[in-house]
Amino acid sequence: MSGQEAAAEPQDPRLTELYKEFDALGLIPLWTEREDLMPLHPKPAAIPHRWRWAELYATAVKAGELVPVGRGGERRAISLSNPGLHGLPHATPTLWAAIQYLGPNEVAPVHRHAQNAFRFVLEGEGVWTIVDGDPVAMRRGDLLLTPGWAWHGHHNTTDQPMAWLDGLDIPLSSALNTEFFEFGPNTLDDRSTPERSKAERIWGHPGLRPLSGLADIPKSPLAAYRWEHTDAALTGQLELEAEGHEGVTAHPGHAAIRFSNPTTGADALPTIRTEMHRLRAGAAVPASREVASSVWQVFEGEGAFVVNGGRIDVTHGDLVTVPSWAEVSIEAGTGELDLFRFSDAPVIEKLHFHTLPASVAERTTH
Ligand code: 1HN
Repeated sequence: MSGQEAAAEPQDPRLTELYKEFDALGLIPLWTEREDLMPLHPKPAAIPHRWRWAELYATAVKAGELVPVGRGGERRAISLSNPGLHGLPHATPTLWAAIQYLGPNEVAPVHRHAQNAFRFVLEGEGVWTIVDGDPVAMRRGDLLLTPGWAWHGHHNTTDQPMAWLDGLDIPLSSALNTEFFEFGPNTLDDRSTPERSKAERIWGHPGLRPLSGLADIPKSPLAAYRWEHTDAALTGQLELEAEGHEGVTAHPGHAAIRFSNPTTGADALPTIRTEMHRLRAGAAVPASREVASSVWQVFEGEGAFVVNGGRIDVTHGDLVTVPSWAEVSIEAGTGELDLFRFSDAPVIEKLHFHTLPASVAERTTH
């Protein structure tokens, strides 16, 4: 039965009265909304979309000239607003992504919030982020974590600006109403610039767990995942594959790693999956779809995403959103393609929304 059809035809006046009553009582009958409430597969409002890094960076530079950073606004961060999400500052329904720009010698004040955050550094160095009192250097290719409720502020120690990618679970936190925020001190007293953070000195040794840290910690205690390690891990996979070993890469010519929590082996952040991918020149990631939404950023190289049949060419720094259940394949150009990706997959997996029978998993979106 369709309520709309019923409404269009001359109908029993008692039914007209009933719909008025529903409305007055704040009720909506399922039969008029079934397709929205129970679609056959995810029909995301978010759309596949690309933001050019060159354009983001150029606007960030202008913001750097015109907008001071300090207490109140807190961060000179410019968020990616997915065109399908009605003007919200959300890249996907669950993920927030932004370019953050810190000018020469600028300071972003200390605060903390319940939302989990990371920074991924496309280029540059010279900023230290101080996480729960631990100064952490930010350099090209590094992934830096700011788990929920950790105090954090940033300071640029150089006379050059620096920009990076911020990712947070703000939209998820907002949907669940789990947001808390607290301002820290107005001044950043610790301007020290150690090469290695305390977190790395304790946790940053492959496969070695300190006996002082045998209890699992739900948010990774390792504040920094350094490019030198990520790069070596990806290089190792591709080298072994070239030597004829099987099962060492994600797909032929496609090396990939997940940033993980050294105490549990789970995702580095409880709500956000973070990964690095490397495709050999000319290699491709075959088409697949996933019950999770992602944001990808090109770290190095050029290539293309094909999302739901639409081709999106990408180059250095470009960001692409891939909505839940969109079919995506990726092609490297004439050189190697390095890609950073983050997604809401840990949340989906914890809630077991990803376990579907194959017959359902074959349904298409377009
Ligand atoms: C935040 O604290 C940072 O610490 C970046 O750099 C972006 C977006 C919304 C709310 C807090 C940061 C943020 C943010």
